[in-house]
Amino acid sequence: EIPEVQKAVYFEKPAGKLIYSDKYPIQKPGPDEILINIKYTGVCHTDLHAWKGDWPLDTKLPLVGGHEGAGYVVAVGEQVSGFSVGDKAGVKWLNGSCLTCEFCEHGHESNCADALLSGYTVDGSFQEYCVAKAVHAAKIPDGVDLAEIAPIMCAGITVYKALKTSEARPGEWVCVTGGGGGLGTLALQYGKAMGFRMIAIDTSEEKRNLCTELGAEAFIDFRDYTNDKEFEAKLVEITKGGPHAVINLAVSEKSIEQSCNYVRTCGTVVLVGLPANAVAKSPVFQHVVKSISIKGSYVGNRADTTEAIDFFARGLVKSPIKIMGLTDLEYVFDQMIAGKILGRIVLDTEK
Ligand code: 8ID
Ligand code: ZN
Repeated sequence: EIPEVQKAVYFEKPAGKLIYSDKYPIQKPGPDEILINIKYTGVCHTDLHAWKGDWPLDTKLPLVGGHEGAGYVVAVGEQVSGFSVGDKAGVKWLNGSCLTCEFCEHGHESNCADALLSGYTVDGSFQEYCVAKAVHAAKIPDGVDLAEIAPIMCAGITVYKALKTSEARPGEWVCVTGGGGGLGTLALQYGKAMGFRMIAIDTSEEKRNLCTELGAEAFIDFRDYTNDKEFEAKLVEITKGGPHAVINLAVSEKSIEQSCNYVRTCGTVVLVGLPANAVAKSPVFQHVVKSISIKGSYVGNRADTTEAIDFFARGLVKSPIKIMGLTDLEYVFDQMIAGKILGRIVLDTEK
């Protein structure tokens, strides 16, 4: 029995009040959609950007945010194949794409101009029942914990894809900026599992301990350095020439600029974090003479999703989560703004 109304958190205008309701209407799935009873949802920094209105792309309003949902299928549209009622399923940032444009054809589904974005252009997972296009919804295998797999739906897929995009090879150094955050703590583990030597940049002793526990061979607290040159020299020293790749997850424009300086000759800077109004600055002479690459990486396609989930299901990656309730979202955003979250916070949609 699917109820008519449910618990949800939403806002009516950018940076407006976060409204908790237990009477939010439940959407009916269309013919190509499934309805998922979300049990747990991660809170990604993207949800904070969406609420603040940080990016040059408008959200739907009013908006139920969230795009790291995990739960059970409770209804399927008549054209749906691949999902049945009772299956475990996940809601991802990429809720749907056209599947017919040149980008979708080549598996660049996240780059589709008509993509539907969960918790941004369509209502997302900060509610008990969420609609997703069946072709893009994630298949969640048996034997995994729904709260723990929730962050894989965005953070896991995204960092796994970004590590592939870096084209680093086993044994090479990969630096993760924002290593102690939601994406960072997963990036360190995926990277280690893929055979890379991981180095993390973030701040605080708790994050240092967590990053080290998760496989970082070195941790640099960026707050220990007031001088950019010394900071960059430290990275070059530890890695004997600079990391072969840098995955930029920190919500910091400056951190991107620094990475273009300390990346190894012929190395790759991957842009993932999306600080508001940021520009990636790289001095052209050095960029050319060192022949570095700067690449953007945006979530992942369906194959990346399957692979990222497989790493998790095999126990190669653990989710460093803390569980709270939907009613705590405002508190979670405050903690995120203050940079105080270790790993990921996951919300129980019944609370
Ligand atoms: O597909 C994509 N490209 C994608 C997918 C998902 C998320 C992009 N994102 C973006 C988010 O929108 C956000 O901009 O990645 C960024 C990181 O998301 P997150 O991991 O969910 O954020 P977090 O948990 O708040 O972690 C950020 C970490 O960065 C550290 C903070 O201390 C925190 O641990 N940090 C900051 I802020 N400035 C730093 C700096 N200068 C820094 N670490 C190192 N150096
Ligand atoms: Zn996300």
